[in-house]
Amino acid sequence: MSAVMEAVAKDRQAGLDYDAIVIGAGMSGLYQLIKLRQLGMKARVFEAGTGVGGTWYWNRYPGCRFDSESYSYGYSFDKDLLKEWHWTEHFAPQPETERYLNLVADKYDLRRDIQFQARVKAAQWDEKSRSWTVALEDGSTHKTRFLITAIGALSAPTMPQFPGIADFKGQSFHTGLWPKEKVDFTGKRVAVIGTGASGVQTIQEVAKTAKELVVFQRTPNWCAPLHNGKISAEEMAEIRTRYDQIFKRCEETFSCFLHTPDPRNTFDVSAEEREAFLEKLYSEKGFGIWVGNFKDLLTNRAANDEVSRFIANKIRQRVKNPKVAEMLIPKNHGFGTRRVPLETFYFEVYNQPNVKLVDSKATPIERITPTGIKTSDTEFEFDIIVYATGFDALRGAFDRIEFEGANGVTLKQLWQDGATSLVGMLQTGMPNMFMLLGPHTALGNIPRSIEFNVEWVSELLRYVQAKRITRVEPSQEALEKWMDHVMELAKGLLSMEVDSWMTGVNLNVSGKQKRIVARYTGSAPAYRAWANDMAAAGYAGITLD
Ligand code: N01
Repeated sequence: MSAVMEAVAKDRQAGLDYDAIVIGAGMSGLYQLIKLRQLGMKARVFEAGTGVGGTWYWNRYPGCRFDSESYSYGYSFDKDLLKEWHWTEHFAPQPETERYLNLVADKYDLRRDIQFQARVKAAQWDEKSRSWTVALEDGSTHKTRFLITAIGALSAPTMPQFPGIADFKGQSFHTGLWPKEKVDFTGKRVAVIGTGASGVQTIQEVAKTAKELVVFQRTPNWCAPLHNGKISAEEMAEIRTRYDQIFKRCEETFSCFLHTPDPRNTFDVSAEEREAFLEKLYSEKGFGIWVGNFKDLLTNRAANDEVSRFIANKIRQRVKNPKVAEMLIPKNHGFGTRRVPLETFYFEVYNQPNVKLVDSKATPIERITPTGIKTSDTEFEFDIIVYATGFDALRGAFDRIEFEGANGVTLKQLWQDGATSLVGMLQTGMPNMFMLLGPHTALGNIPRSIEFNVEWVSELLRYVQAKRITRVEPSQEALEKWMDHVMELAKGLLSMEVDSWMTGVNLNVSGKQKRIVARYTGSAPAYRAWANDMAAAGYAGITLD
């Protein structure tokens, strides 16, 4: 028997139900389950939904789709799957991604180890048995040596605190909790509250059929064209021949996209050259205009003003009513300092006679009434209200679960002054717990980050199993060194001067009104190097017992 299998057999004798429990069956959870099986570990996944997919299971709102090129988004670890799967659009719509993740679940027969409709309520560490007891909402408990959270970074939807929400007699939906049944907007009076990436995608789609669409915008966002298109069989065949190159490129770029900052500064080039470069970016697919722009876009105020001016003019050209155009141009933050929603004729929607834009800062929503929405100056009637009001990002999904670690100290207590981590995956005081996409991990093109996180955690598990280690906890010193690095990186970034989920602000959640360094803002290669160096040094900074 191999050392790994021996260690696993020993754990089973110790009365554990599982070697590892994974919370969540999204992209992270599915891949983690595959890896745990490869390690010969007995694993269970608990998933709150009725199907796999995570983000792509819950966010089924109209128009929901990738902002990363489809072929840079799928899993890279399975060459046969890459040969077999056909992305039909450069930026695939949600139903296609959900189908893709279901195919993965089928191919690897993952569902037999996933319990659906199983929401985890709490998890408690027991020092004596060196195990976690995971409690589900149905009252059942499950004991495991290792606990892996695969609960997503944008997965805890938040609702506004308006009075009267429950009294509304029509239909209402949050984009992040969209029903499986088709919602028909044809001939309906519809409100959309929120103009982030979810709102923008929803608005574009709803405007096509609604009798009347009123958009309630509190803060306009800088949006840029997606330039989506179909992928023919021939083009897909050609893309397949380039998969190695595509994934290599993603591994090298700043945030794992196909795009990466231009090596020039904004004012290194003449005004004509600059304009031509911005025009080119504006006419190209995907995030190039944001993450492939001049390298000082997000650090130099004058450079940022220049690009903001360019995009503002585009909005003015595309929106016929100058007053509405001005309402759609952000005034309190520069281009790219919040997440840039990518759009398809979003601005043109406001030229349609059935669409109205309301400035929710000038005329705030006072309450939801049984028949609609009352603002400070108007009472609107609606059949459907869509809440595109975002998520309690990054740590919200953690806050929904009561994690109690070593010495009875909870994760909430450990994070009372802000979430911390070691390389986004470990937390002192939470032994044997690994976070996939935890706070301060590198985000960017998410599946690339997920694959790295899952593989790093899996290698650590292989190491500890082989060495018969039963307790893994990062030292406070290593965690603080990493957090100092994270704080240092954020200095001087223009995005740190702006409220958004990326700076930890959510006005709908108490205690989350102040800006913090909520993200890792360095490059993905630098992030991976830090984590890999720790591993290469025998997991330096982690106490293995
Ligand atoms: O959420 P958001 P999202 N009254 O927080 C408004 C990813 N994503 O779901 O800006 C009135 O960005 C709020 O206003 P304000 C992506 O990373 C990816 O849209 O706070 N308005 C804002 O306009 C994205 O960044 C994809 O003033 C209220 C909106 O609601 C992240 O998810 C697609 C309000 C929330 O915007 C989150 O995007 C979709 C209130 N009380 C999402 N409360 C793709 O890959 C909130 N708002 C394509």
